[in-house]
Amino acid sequence: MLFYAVSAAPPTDKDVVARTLTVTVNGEAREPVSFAADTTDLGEFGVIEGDVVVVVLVDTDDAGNTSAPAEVTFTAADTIPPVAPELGVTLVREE
Ligand SMILES: [Ca+2]
Repeated sequence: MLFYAVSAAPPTDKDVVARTLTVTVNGEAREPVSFAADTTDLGEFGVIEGDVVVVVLVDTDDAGNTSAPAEVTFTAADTIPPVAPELGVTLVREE
């Protein structure tokens, strides 16, 4: 399982009252999650390597208007290398 963190800049407009994040995996939308307008840390989600992921964030203002969607699309891939191994080299004798 690969976990991704989602963040967003604060809304530009002062009348934004909510933001809604939708994660779609391989064409299937997960349950949208709503946040307060000033939320910039939008949490984490997990997917499997090779999944095609679309992350969409929409802001809503106090009149009910919705922004154009901010969208990021990618294929999940493990790009995190292993931690370097611990290596010990010790002087053992003199000849
Ligand atoms: Ca407005």
